[in-house]
Amino acid sequence: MTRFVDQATLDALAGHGGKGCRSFYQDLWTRHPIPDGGDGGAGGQVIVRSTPQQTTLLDFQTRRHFRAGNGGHGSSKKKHGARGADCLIEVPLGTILSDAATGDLIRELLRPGDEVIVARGGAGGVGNAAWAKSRGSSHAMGRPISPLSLEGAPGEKRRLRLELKLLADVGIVGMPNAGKSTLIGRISAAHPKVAPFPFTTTNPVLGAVTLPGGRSIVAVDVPGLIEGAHRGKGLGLAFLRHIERTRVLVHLTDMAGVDGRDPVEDFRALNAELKAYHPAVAAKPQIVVANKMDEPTAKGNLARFRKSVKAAVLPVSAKTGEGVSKLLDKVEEQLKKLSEQ
Ligand SMILES: Nc1nc2c(ncn2[C@@H]2O[C@H](COP(=O)(O)OP(=O)(O)OP(=O)(O)O)[C@@H](O)[C@H]2O)c(=O)[nH]1
Ligand SMILES: [Mg+2]
Repeated sequence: MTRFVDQATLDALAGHGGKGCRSFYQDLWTRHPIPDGGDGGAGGQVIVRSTPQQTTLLDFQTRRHFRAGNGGHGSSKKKHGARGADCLIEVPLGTILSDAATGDLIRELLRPGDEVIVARGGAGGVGNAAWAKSRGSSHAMGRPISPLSLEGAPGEKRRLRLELKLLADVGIVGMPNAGKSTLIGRISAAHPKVAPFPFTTTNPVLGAVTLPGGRSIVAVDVPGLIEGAHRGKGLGLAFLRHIERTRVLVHLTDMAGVDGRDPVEDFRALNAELKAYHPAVAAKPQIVVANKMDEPTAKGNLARFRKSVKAAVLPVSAKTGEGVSKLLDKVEEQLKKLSEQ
C-alpha cells in the first residue's frame, strides 16, 4: 500500500535571464559600427498546478528541488535568446501552499487546473542593439533590471511549504474497529482493508458515493481515534486535518461493544477528542450511527445509548447493509440543508 504523505517542503528556483549581447555590425558605406546585439531570453517560471491525478504529496519525499530553465543568451544580428522552459509542479486538489520562510499563505489549490506562479524567472539582459533606441526604458519581460544591463536578472528562489487537506463532503469518524472501512466499502467503490483489530486503517481513504437522488459526493474514512489521541495516543490526531473541510460527520459507534467496549463511553470519548483537536470540527453536524446492529448484544446497548445521547441515533449494520440506505438519505438531507443555509 502506498504511504500517505500530507506535508512537504520544497525548493523552487526560477530560471535566470540570459545575457544580452554586445556586438557591432560594420556598415560598409559609412564605416560606422552599428550595435546589433540581441537581448537575453527571460528565465522560466516555476508554476504549481493542482490535478485530480495526484492524491498525496508522496512524490515530494524523494524530489525536493525544482528549477526552471535559464533564458538563452542574445547574439549578434539582433537575435534574442530563447525563453527558459517553465517548471511545472503538480499537486493534489486541496493542497495549501505557503512560503516556508515567512509562513505567508500563497494559495489554496482547490479546483482541477488551479495554478500559481511561485517563482518568477529573471528578465533577460538587454543587448546593445536596444541601447540607443530604448535609453531609460526597460522593455524586458520578467523581473525588472537596469535598462542598459547586459547581465540577465537572477531567477527568484523560494522555499515552499505544502500541506494537503483532502476535499471530501462527509467524514466518517469513530473508534478503531467501529466499522468505518466496512461502511465506506459498502457505500463506495473504495475497498480499504477490514480486519477485526484496531488501527487497520492507517491512511485516510476517499470514496465516491452516489446519493439516492443521484448526486455524487466524496466520503473520507479516517484512521480510528482513541481517548488521548490529542496527546498523541494511537495514531494521534494527525489525520483529522482531512475532516476539517468536510461538511458533515458520520460518527460511527460499535453498538455490539466488541472486546467489552462501552458504546456510550466510546461516543463521549470520541467527541472529546474532536473538541480537543478543534472546536470547529466538534461543531460540525454529526449523523450519529449505531453500527453492528446484527450482533445480539447490540439491541440492549442501543436502548441505553439512545437514553444517554441527546441526538437522533441511526441503527445500521455495515456488514449486512441493513439501515445503510437510510443513512445515505440522512446524509443527502443534511447536505441539502447546509447548502440552503
Ligand atoms: N457484526 C458486524 N461486524 C462488523 C460490522 N461492521 C464492521 N464489522 C467488523 O468489525 C471489524 C472492524 O471493521 P473495520 O471496518 O476494519 O473497522 P474500522 O473502523 O475501519 O477500524 P480501524 O481501521 O482499525 O479504525 C471487522 O472485523 C469487521 O468485519 C457490522 O456491521 N457487523
Ligand atoms: Mg478502517
